[in-house]
Amino acid sequence: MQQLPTKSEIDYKSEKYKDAYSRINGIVIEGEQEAHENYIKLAELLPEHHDELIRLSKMESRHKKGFEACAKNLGVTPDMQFAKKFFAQLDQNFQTAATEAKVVTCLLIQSLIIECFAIAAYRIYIPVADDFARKITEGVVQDEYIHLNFGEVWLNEHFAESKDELEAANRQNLPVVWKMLNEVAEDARTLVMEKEALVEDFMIQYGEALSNIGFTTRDIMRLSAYGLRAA
Ligand code: PL3
Ligand code: FE2
Ligand code: FE2
Repeated sequence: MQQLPTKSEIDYKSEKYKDAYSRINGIVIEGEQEAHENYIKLAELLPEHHDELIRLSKMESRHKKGFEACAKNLGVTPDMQFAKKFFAQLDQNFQTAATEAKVVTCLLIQSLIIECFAIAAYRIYIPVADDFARKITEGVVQDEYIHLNFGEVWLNEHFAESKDELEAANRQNLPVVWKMLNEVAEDARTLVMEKEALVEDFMIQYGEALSNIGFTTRDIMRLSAYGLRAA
């Protein structure tokens, strides 16, 4: 296996780094923007948690601004067209679920899958980020745990009646995540983030989340690897 460069060897100003960064940073900005919109939608679907969800949605806008500043700092223009395509399938699944008022599916997509994906990516990025982006990302990742926790707590409290819908939503959406990971793998590697590390960290976060919600170890093994082999 090819050795990855250590942090002091990364040339943040190289054309190759900046080119990969334009797509990865675009993805992150789009992800934060969609998360912002998704929490507003969830606030409508869960009126008893309206104010809390609006608070979460505002945190997502701040994250977006932070990552926009990271691009500016490196002199990079985020590739938003690429980013929109990257999220299209997952976004479509969220929108369809929201239209059908399927709160459980919406929470699985946003608060579990997307937040776990973000936490894994940000945790792997922090040690290899430039100093400016590292400080921003460290602040952001703390918030993402709060977002993940919202989903865990709600789904835990409604576990019995949500279980079947969670299984179905997992089946529908987890293979999409593996596909997305494959699409960023090469650019992530240019940023010195390994796909294997991303997959591993995602599985740990997602598995822990499923456990906190109430799934057994046996269920978690089955659910969290769903569709992985095809990826
Ligand atoms: C929800 O709060 C945020 C959703 C963002 C999704 C992020 C996906 C990350 C893909 C791979 C990223 C590398 C991270 C690098 C940061 C510039
Ligand atoms: Fe966020
Ligand atoms: Fe978030």
